[in-house]
Amino acid sequence: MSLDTPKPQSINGAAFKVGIVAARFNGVLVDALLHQAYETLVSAGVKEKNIRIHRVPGSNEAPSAVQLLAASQKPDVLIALGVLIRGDTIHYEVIADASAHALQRVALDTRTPVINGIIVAENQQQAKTRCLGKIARGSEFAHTALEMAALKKTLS
Ligand code: DLZ
Repeated sequence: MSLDTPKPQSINGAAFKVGIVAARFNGVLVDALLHQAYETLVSAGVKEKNIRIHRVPGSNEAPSAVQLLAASQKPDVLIALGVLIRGDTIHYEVIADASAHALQRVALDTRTPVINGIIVAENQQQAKTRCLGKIARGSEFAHTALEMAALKKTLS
């Protein structure tokens, strides 16, 4: 954990409904993030039946799936998981930028917090460190989701 990462709060998630959208591109790494996030949510008391997971082809599809989920399942919070690794085209930059903006837009348009769990890495090694290593980020995304779900419950 870096010095600027906030310490996770202890939040009881028993009343929360969580939607997760996970990309299949770079599937092994995304599955690791998904596993970490799922375990953290369940440890915080979120009921397994209240965690809905939907797969999409790649990170580029995450915003539309998140938007559909916000409308159909009315979750308290949404998490988008994906791994973008720099390639030799500009596709990486385009998707990283567009998906980050679109996820924010969905959050604001639907009044449902959306956690951007799309890892943007320079290379395979960096991606592995962020998804599989000691500083893997799946659990952090879940803690952020719990905090935002609690805030939504308080302020809605
Ligand atoms: C096409 C593509 C490429 C080159 N790289 C990635 C990646 O590193 N991570 C990821 O999640 N998805 C990638 N994709 C797929 C796009 O997200 C998307 O599925 C396609 O462009 C079709 O819209």
